[in-house]
Amino acid sequence: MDIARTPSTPDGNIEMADAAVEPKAPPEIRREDYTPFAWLVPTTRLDFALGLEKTRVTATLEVERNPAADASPTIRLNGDGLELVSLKCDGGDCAGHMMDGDDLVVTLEGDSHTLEIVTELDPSANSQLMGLYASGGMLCTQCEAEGFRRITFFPDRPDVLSTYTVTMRAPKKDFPVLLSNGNRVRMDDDGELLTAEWHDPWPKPSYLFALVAGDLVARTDHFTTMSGRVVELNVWVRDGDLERTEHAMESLKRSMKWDEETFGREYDLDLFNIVAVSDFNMGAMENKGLNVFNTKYVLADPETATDGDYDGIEGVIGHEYFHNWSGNRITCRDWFQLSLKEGFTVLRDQLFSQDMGSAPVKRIEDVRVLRGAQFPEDSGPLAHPIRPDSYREISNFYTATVYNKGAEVIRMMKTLAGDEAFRQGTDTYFDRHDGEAATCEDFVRSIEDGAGLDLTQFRLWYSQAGTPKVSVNLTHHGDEAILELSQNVPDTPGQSGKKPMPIPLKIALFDRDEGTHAGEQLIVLDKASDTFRFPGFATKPVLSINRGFSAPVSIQRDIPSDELVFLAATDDDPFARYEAMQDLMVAYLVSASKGDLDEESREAKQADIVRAIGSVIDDEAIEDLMRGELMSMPSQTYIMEQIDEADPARIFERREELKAVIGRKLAHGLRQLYQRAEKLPYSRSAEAKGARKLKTLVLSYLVASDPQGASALAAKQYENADNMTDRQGALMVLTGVDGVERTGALLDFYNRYRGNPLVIDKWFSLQAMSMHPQVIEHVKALAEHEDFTLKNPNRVRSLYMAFAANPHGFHAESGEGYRMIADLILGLDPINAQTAARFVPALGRWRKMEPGRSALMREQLERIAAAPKLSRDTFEQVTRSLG
Ligand code: B3K
Ligand code: ZN
Repeated sequence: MDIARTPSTPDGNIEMADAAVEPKAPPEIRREDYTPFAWLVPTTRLDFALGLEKTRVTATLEVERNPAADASPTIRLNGDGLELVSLKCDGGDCAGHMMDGDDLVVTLEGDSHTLEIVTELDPSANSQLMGLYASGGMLCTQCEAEGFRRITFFPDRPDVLSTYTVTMRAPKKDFPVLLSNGNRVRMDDDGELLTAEWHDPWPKPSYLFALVAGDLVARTDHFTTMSGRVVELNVWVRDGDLERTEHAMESLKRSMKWDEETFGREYDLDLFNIVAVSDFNMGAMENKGLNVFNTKYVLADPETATDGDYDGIEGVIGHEYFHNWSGNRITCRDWFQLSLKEGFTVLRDQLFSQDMGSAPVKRIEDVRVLRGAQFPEDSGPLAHPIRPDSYREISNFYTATVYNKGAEVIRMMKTLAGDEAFRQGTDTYFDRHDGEAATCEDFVRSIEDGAGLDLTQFRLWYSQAGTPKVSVNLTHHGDEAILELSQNVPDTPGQSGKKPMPIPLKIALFDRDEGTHAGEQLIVLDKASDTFRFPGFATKPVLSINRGFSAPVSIQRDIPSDELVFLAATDDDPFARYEAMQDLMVAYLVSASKGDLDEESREAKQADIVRAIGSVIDDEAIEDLMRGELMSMPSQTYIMEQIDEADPARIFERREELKAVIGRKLAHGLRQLYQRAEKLPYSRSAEAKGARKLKTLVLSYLVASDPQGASALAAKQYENADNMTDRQGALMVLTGVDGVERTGALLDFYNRYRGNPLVIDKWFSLQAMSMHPQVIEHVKALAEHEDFTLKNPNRVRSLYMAFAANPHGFHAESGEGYRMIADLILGLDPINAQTAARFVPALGRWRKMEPGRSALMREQLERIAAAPKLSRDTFEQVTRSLG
């Protein structure tokens, strides 16, 4: 299907492309242009005659004029590459109809009508994986955001809610299982042909429609809701994968219970189905009653899934389940409101995972993701507010900003309100807007009313992009500690001269000698600058600020190393303790990479870091999972973000050197830690997970100082491993070192897991992430490997996302890494535009790099922009990135 098309406006009115825009530019859709749709669609009947190569869809829509909208003589039904087979109005000919680009516009005179639309599709040819597509012999759908229009002509916008009844007919031998949203109301089997009818009693927008047809088996279980209803739960997979679904099912049951206890939300159907598919553009999709998942977020056993995989599954299962209320029962009025469901649901899944495991470690992981993915977005050419003002292709706005910063913004509301009042706020939201397509403004007003807050100024967090910088200066006079704070919200594309935002900061002032503080306080910086005075301090205290990462800001302060060492050893807020360790290392690596330090101060600062890590190793009160966080080095990407005109090679050198110093100076303590960790048998307890995390972390330090010795230890860990965390960790260390152990382990890993695509993905990733000097040649060879294909997004990401995130390979001085990613984008764009466009931001960081690399990156962006035919997705990302 051709994805270049004439666009429609969000209000559904006909509007041709703006004449001022060059011909190939798709138009900009603007939030301020929203108008309600002129028609309601109370019921939708869909009849599918299913086949892999030919599927016929008959859609019967009851339509009525929307009394809340301006009357229109026509109804616009969105299509995308569809062929209209037939159209009937009230059983006969329509008064008139025309194609406007890909959309079907039908003239309707009266107040209510029945439209019958027949389309025909070839799911096997749908490589975009949007709409109805074939994956490994089964059929499945992905409709968010605008995939339903690739199935039938429909007002494909989230504010048109309809009640769906779906009939599926398919050959039984190929498709013995037929699923759709809601409840199954009928099943006929004539021996050859299977007919199933499904009815979903909850009105929903088209993006939540789903069907699955295939040869699948299920793990079945039950959950009894808080009002005593028994819900049947199924996790559907291919035969042979059933044994790897237990964790997914347990995660689902835990999610259902948690949402009842924490947000008072009960499930609302008698059936909940999850289906795992191996070709999927993202993690999973929250279709009503029929969640479709990437196999990566369903299948796990200790032999094939790491601890990170297990956590990911729990988080994503929770996320999609929580959408049943935050997304499905209350959906979005238009796609500009995406953070209404995504930001809130990410917060809900984060809180869930915090409650299921170690809360401080989860918080640290979430902040790491925010800083690693969202901060760069906010400081680059693709910066946008959590509620964007315009887009050309909405798929490009499923971003870390909308999701993760969106979650942080709602988390700040929770911090400001307190837990109880926040719950009153969310109750108000769910009660007030149940069954509606709502806006971010509706959410904020509900929290204001329910929690009793004034969020007038806080709303700026929805409209202003950019990570605020908060400058901190603490002084001491008489018996007073004086804290001067100021904020600056940087200019971003299309936005300058921003207003001060309310920034909630949790702080504590430590008595240096006692190592204690008189209690955490919440202060709110809501002006450009402000001064806070704290009496009762005979000497200058040590400031712990933004504890728990209470605000998604960047703290700028000159803090002496010894105060960071103090906080790293003493702070009772685990996040602040982690932060002090990170600050200590970041400060050193930034100045060392810029060449600002002479030999002597370099050594002195390295010694501070070694001492701080040494005390973390020795501190018996710390749990190992947390110890692993405290000992982790900041990523190279994060360090690069702190430097203008960054030179990745220099940062890499300094970082490796620091690792080697730590490995050498602390070799004894690290080896002891390893030996202790090694003794713990495999289990999924926090203690055993912590031990596994430490083993690989220790190896990564030791390998920097003693490649030979550490390789032998890693090879032993690889061979003796009885779980994927240990085996993958060891292989990761080995792939960075040239030697026989590397070749042997890689070969063994491939042969051992040959039939398991998710594990073979790891094999591709590990090599692409490697610090090996020949990583570029390795990635080129892997792209030619018989198991590599551009058709499977997991495989593409496993090789190229890993490579684009590998500063060592991607930023090779020759520019070869940039060329490889540009080649990939151009090759993938016609096959899977959504996935191709996701690679553009890596090249979009060109302004941050030193002049040589900056020019090479830009050159590749220009090469992509010059391609004769680009998808709307890639076109938008490339033009915005060029600025
Ligand atoms: N809502 C889906 C994301 C759909 C992305 C479409 N490009 C999954 C999620 O966030 O839960
Ligand atoms: Zn989501």
